[in-house]
Amino acid sequence: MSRVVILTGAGISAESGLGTFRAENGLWAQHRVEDVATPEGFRADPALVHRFYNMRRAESAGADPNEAHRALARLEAELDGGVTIVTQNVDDLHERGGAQNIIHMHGALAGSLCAACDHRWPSAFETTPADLCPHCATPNTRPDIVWFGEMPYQMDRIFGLLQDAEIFAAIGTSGNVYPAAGFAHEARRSGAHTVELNLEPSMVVNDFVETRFGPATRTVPEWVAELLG
Ligand code: BV8
Repeated sequence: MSRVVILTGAGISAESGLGTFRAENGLWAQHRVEDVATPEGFRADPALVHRFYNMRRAESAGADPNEAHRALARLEAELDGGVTIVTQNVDDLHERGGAQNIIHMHGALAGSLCAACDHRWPSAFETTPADLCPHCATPNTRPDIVWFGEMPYQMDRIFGLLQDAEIFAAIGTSGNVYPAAGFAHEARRSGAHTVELNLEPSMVVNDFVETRFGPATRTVPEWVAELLG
């Protein structure tokens, strides 16, 4: 049970220099989603997909957590009643910013998964289709990332958190991708106060009773300071 449940998206890592998905020069402008973020794309060209995530891993390693990540870690450490961060991001900036109670609903660059036996292990910095699974020793290594058409992780736990939350906040997400985009509606239905902190209104801005627009490195520390009042 957490008093505050926070959904984050690529926008919280934007000021750390990591590309978002839907900006003009964003990740989906450079690569077709179908080619690099679907099981079909992986089957068709595993080397391309490994290269895409090797590039994301290198970018993530070269980035630093920003004031928004650090403010959420402060909130988690100091607020009575608990905070859970549900992130759509696959980078580790929340961890490196000091947060601990994190659910990576779309997986993480830090993990590898065997497409043959479901074994999971810490990912090498660079992976290739030839990498053998440490468990079944077959060359079926893939990133432990949730692609389009795949079930996000820990959904039952997330829906339980949404039902019990007093406050639900979404930070830096465009509200394009489900089921994450439906969380605000779910939380509000269960009586939570819903707040969107984003650069601009998201696709689901009407699901929020409160909105705060601006860069996350300004809006998130301000919001956290008020909550910790
Ligand atoms: C599933 C990992 C079912 C990969 C990702 C038709 C209608 C409704 C749904 C669907 C449909 N057709 C298909 C679907 C389902 C599909 C979906 O929603 N498609 C969309 C495109 C319509 N969803 C799925 O497939 C999901 N699975 O439904 O499974 C199922 C059921 C049973 C059994 C099996 C399966 C799985 C989706 C997960 C895909 N993986 N990520 C990777 O990272 O490479 S998605 C990826 O894009 C992210 O994880 C995130 O979820 C999503 C959106 O990204 P955002 O984080 O929001 O980033 P974006 O760039 O879009 O926005 C950034 C925002 O930040 C902007 O608003 C911007 O203004 C703001 N911003 C920018 N700078 C700043 C800022 N804010 C503050 N400060 C700043 N400085």
